[in-house]
Amino acid sequence: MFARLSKLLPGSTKRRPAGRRPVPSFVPRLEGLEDRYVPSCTLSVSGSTLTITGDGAANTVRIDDNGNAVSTLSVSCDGVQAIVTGITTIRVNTNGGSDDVTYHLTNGLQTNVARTVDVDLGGDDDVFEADLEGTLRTGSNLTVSADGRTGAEYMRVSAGRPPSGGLGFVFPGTQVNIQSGASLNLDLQGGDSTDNIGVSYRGELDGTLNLLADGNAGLDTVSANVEMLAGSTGNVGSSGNPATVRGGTHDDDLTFVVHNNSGNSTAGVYAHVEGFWGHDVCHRTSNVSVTGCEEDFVVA
Ligand SMILES: [Ca+2]
Ligand SMILES: [Ca+2]
Repeated sequence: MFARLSKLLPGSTKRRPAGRRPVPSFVPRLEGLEDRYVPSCTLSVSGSTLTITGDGAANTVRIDDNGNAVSTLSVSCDGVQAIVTGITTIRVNTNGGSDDVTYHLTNGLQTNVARTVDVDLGGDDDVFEADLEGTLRTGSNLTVSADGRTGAEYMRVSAGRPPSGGLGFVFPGTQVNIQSGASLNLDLQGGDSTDNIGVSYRGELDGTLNLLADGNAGLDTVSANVEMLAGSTGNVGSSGNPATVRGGTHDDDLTFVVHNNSGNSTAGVYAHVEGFWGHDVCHRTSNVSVTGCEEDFVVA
């Protein structure tokens, strides 16, 4: 199955044997199912963009990315597997149903490589996890955005250590370094309903970590925990665009902790927690500014 599907995908490593007609599109098929079988999950490639589309029922998507300039992605969707090469942008639309999407960067990004992962979780209660390993090398950029839309979402981004309560993989003692001129850009939107969003970063930060984690409407729990290791010279956020944990409307539980262990005066922390409407309870380190929190706790 694995080898056969990879032949059907544009941009795959396997070339179509000469003399055969082109396969018009990627149509996963399973042995023994009747002809009217409709795939629950489809993959399509246009240029350097891979689009993974689920259906109205629960879909399980997993993407493993080797982070090379000519990417090799190992994609699994509802048990259908494929290898896709030459991708810089990954779009996932899982539509309705309780979907589960995991993006796994296995070995950082090579120098000057850009990668965009854009996930639309559709309606219902969904899970999104990004597990990042390795180094974002000089000039590389990784952008991960996820929109929960309606339903209660569980979102985790783990870079260097697991967020508290994370369901994802645990890489004890690891770190994700972001080299000079490189950036990690995270935009997580919980959407309506009660969402649980957690972000964790640990590493030598010589580039930039940009973050927006927003619970939107509903009673949300949003947390970000950042540790800049010794020698870091880069920035969390920027003066014009601070890294932000936001509750949105209703009563929220917000945490934004930044431990700057760089030992370096050039490392910058531009971080903000924003309760917005409702009765919000916030925990933050003193280097994180605050607005709209009815209960504000400064922690070590
Ligand atoms: Ca779905
Ligand atoms: Ca929400």
